[in-house]
Amino acid sequence: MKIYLDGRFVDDADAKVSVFDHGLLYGDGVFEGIRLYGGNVFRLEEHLERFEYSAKAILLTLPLSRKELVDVTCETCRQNGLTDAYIRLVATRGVGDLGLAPWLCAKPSLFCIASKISLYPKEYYDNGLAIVTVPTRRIGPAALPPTIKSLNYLNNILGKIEAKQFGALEAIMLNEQGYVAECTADNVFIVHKGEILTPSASQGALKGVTRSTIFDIAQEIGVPIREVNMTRYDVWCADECFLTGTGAEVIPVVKLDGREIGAGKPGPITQRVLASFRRRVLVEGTRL
Ligand code: PXG
Repeated sequence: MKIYLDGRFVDDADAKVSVFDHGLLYGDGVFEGIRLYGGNVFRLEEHLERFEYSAKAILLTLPLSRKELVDVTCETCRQNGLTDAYIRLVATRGVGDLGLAPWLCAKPSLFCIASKISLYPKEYYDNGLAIVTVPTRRIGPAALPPTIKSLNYLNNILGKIEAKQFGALEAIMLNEQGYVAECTADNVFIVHKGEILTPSASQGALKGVTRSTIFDIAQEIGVPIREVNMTRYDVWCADECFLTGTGAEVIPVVKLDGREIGAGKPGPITQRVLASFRRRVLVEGTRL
């Protein structure tokens, strides 16, 4: 496997970063998870825009321009002969002495991995997921804005561990006020009285690229969509629920905390959204 690392393509065995890289020492860096579908990098420009904003928010100057980022992303896929893949673009603060100060790091490091991703098994797309609400709250925007896709994922990882302890593959995380923020690696949507509803970024949701695709799909299929402050009550009383993410795509949810949602099976609007999403991934974005 060829990895792009700071200006060169190297074998995965040689793709190494230093133990003094602040991305490793302090989680000081940003990343993107992107998908390649049938030779099409899905919404690459949108991912790169978020990557640039994440970097800007932590005052990290990316070493590559937008055009160079596009080239690196596509070339990493081409070098590995991939047409379907999961792409991980990472920028770290780079190598520096011990100590938090980012100005101790001479230059950022940027690498790109294109590989396979293990999706949820097909049965969950057909029958829906049972998820739980975990006690770990989503970190607040005043502490670390969840809109930054940073290398600090411990908050989400603690949520993921709790989900597993409760026997679920994914979990709803509430914000500090008790409103639904998002899942550990996915955004949350419900359908209620013919409308699609989702928490806003200010409630602790990452501005997901898949999430923004759902807004376009809603328009296409003529279903109203809006951002709301969402409580667990809203999920309990929803007609349908689904999650979105680059890894998960669009996945129906049929149970929360042991309670059935709606009819307890993937709902009709969720199925229309999923069908539209599957059409779009092959055409929206950048051809290799
Ligand atoms: N919330 C969080 C916290 C995420 O990490 C999403 C929402 C969905 O955003 P997108 O842009 O993907 O629609 C994410 C995305 C992984 C993996 O390796 C995680 C994500 C994406 C791809 C892979 O587990 N998280």
